[in-house]
Amino acid sequence: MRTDPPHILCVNPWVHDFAAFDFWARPLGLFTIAAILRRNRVRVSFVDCMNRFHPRKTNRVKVYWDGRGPFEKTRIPLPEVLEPHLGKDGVNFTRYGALKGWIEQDLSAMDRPDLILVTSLMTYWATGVAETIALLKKVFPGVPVALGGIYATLCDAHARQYSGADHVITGPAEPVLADLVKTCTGFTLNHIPAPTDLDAEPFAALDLQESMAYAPILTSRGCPFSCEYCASSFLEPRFRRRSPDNVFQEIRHWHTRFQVKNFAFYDDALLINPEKNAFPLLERIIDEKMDLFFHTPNALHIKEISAKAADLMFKAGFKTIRLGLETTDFSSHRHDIKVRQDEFFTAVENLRAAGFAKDQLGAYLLCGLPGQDLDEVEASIGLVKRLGVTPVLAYYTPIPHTAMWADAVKNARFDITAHPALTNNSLFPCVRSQQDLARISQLKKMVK
Ligand code: B12
Repeated sequence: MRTDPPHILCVNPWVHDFAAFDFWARPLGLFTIAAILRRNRVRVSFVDCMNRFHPRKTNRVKVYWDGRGPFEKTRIPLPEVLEPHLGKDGVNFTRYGALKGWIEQDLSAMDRPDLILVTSLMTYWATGVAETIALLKKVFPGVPVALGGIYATLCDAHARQYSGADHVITGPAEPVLADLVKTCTGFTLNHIPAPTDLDAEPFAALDLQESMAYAPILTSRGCPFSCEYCASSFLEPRFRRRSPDNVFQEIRHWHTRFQVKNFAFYDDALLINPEKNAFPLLERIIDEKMDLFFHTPNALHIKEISAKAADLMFKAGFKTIRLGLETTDFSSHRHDIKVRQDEFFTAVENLRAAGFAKDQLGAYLLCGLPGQDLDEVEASIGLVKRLGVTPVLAYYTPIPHTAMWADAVKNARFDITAHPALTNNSLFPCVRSQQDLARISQLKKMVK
């Protein structure tokens, strides 16, 4: 048994994609794990391949007023598995994030860790995860590497075979972290938050970052809905919430200690049951005159946007509102009966009456679903625009373990089960004809 605390390195891997931008994208799960480790006296290091503020960067860092901004980019060869579908040339396949040499130097300058924890986000970023792990293995041969997160959970068999990690862990870390650390380092973690009480989790260790342009905030885990295209209920089978007071304390913590002004809510269901959760939180933020900016990139449930909800969000400082509309073909009901036409109209009216401007309001419209009639998307864009809301196309990515996966596999132009990179939404895997692909390019122009 080991009593001196081990050194654990937490790593946010590179993103390989055709396009990427930091629109409030931080590895919140990894920061949560790091916070739990710190609470247990573990020595935690953090290497962020997606660090926009890397000290070796020589050109000016662009930070927009809302905290977002571009990543550094390096053109890389297309993964072999994509070549038959795109050809070798003329395709901008890119490694986003800090340059490889910078990360290699950072790792080489570091004390050898006892264990390395790598997180993962989008399934189709699998090659970025593998490249990161290959570098970790080169610099720290023999140190065990554990991979967890969304790709590891949704594509565990693939991750076991191709990521290069010694351990691939599915689902939330909290129930398995103590065992993993014990097995790999011999050290016992005595303080693991009970799964029944999210308030018992320490605040995510966002302060491990070089700079905090914004803070991601999660008031709940999971979602009470089960939409066909979404993996949320597989990733987090139980909908759990933090108390408004606990969330408020966290917002105040990042603001007063680290001068964070912009906060991005990561919730799948921020406004569900608002009287008990969102309203008390927003009222408190208003009462304390916090003067902060809030953003909801992960979309709000339209049904819940009453006049009171809209008013409180406006007064609390919400600046970016995204609505989870999906389609305005309200008769189709294919995704979930989450919203009716009159509910959408009322929500928009409430938001405009509260004071939100058109450019603050965006409605996500799903595009590229298996068998989708693109007339439906065009009609939705028109209707959303007429209501004074900005249409935002959300290109469909097929996700294993969702109800729509089987349909996606059947409808895809190629075998999307062969490699997660083939599910990248930039490829529109479920759009079958050249005509429809051309039509999507037109629709993209319509929303610009
Ligand atoms: C917040 C969020 C976003 C944010 C940013 C996320 C980010 N960090 O980059 C925003 C709103 C920007 C976003 C955007 C998109 N998202 Co999103 N997003 C989420 C969401 C709701 C929550 C993720 C999260 O932070 N969870 C909270 C933390 C605490 O959990 P966690 O990271 O999973 O970590 C836990 C475990 O995984 C585990 N763990 C994590 N790392 C490790 C490491 C080790 C070693 C171990 C042991 C364990 C472990 O323990 C952690 C603590 O319990 C998920 C759905 C969900 N409920 O998970 C979708 C989800 C990840 N998004 C999804 C999609 C489709 C998208 C978009 C493509 C949507 C679109 N069509 O435009 C875009 C594109 C993103 C991009 N290109 O950058 C899909 C994933 C698709 C895929 N193929 O992988 C999901 C699953 C939702 C869905 N539709 O099913 N998203």
